[in-house]
Amino acid sequence: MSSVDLNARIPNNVDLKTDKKLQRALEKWLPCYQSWWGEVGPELAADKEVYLRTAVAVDKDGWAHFDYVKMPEYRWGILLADAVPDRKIGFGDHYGEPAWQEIPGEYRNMLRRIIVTQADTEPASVEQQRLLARTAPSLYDMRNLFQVNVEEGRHLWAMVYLLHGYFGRDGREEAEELLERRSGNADKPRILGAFNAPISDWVSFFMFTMFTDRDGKYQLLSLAESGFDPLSRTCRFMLTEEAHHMFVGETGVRRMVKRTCEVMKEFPDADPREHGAIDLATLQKYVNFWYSISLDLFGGEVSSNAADYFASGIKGRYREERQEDHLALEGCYVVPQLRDGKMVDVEVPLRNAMNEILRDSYVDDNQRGVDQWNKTLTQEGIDFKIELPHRRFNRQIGIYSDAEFDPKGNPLDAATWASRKDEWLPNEKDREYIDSLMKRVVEPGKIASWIAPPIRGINGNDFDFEYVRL
Ligand code: BYC
Ligand code: FE
Ligand code: FE
Repeated sequence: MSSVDLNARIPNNVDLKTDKKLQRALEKWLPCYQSWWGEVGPELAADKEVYLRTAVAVDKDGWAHFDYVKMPEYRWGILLADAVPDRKIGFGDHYGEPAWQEIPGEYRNMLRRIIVTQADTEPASVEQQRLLARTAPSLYDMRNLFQVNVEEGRHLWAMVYLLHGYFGRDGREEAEELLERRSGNADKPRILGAFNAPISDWVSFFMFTMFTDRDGKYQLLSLAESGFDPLSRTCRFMLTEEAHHMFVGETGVRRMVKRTCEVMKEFPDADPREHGAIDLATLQKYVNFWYSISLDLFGGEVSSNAADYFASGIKGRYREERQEDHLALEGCYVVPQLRDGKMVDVEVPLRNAMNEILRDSYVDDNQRGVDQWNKTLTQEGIDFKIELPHRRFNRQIGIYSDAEFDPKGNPLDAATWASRKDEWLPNEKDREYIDSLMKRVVEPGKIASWIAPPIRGINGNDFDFEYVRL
């Protein structure tokens, strides 16, 4: 088991003190990171103590330490999962060769691009969530927001370590630019679409942590397969933290569903909005929006980039070890495409379909979560099912982006889409209503009208624990 140097200025298990040049470079980046955090990180709580977990080791049990910390003093560390001895590349043209400890020259640009893209999402999400503490529905939720924020900050550190450690000067430049782009900024936006969408209310926050953080899970899983071993080890440890982010989203939505059911049972003839709850139709629209924008994050269905990443051993499939054929040179993947108004099956060489194959696993995983929400609806005796819209619905990236589709995946003409999209996606009135609910509740044990309390609190504490000392 590697040991973590917790007293270093930058806590790490990569023996930073023996590489003075890298250590200096990262220590120079540290104040830039801190001022970025101060400028666009979570508002409101800089001087408040928050009950947070900090990664202090990389073994499965006992990797996290819980205590009160002020967020600017959080110990953002560089932690890589332990090396697998004699690890071999598990797929692509280099299948069976020893994993790389340094970057192969011919793949340098590709790798840098993928690491920068991954890195860019982490600070983006912190920026997107910046103002949410203002309207937290409970102290418990406020704490979870901050937990997610500090860990996304750590994920940025994880990627910046790779950029500084393995890419020299251009890596350092990329690391600087990561602190210069801004979510939603027209001149210097974040790289991927979903990371420029505002998250100005908590319904969006829960949908984002359910659907968008889950893209993170699948991208990290496929990068954990990478032949570039430091990237693989970094991603493996990031996945440990990711589980809680998706837990926040999945249970957050489930708690909203539960609250709505309670109100519907108490006032069967009223609109839940009259009693400060979120009607299920509106929740469904937020699902439609955040799910579809997150599907875009997997890239095009047919992608030569994805084929190159796979061929070169940079980015594999989800759980590559479960596959029988690790070369993927034979066989096809069928992707339905719109031709003259009809869906037609088109065969795509397997390597070019890697984005779609990963998206398949992601879709299934989301369905499992949605089934949990529907279980709550059944338990509460409410006759409604939340559904994931079809993957063709509302897409901005890929082969379905130049046509319109309804939530069942049927093609639509532009006029029908324009006249009906307000039924499927949050419209101005829906957003106004959601905004009107966003009021801060911070008394320990109290909660806003539109969401049920969690079944249990964090780290064995109760819901009414003082998670943030305001
Ligand atoms: N928005 O061949 P294509 C997370 C671009 S989330 C804008 O179809 P490719 C987190 C693409 O760059 C996980 N542009 O796609 C979650 C390309 O541009 P060029 C983040 C997009 O390259 C919550 C063009 O379209 N990690 O960690 O196969 C909170 C055609 O590209 C988008 C990663 O993404 C988009 N949605 O795949 C915090 C992993 N999609 O070449 C954190 C690293 C595509 O024409 N990234 N484009 O200029 C990748 O593996 C790939 O870059 C992608 C795209 C899967 C994203
Ligand atoms: Fe992350
Ligand atoms: Fe995350």
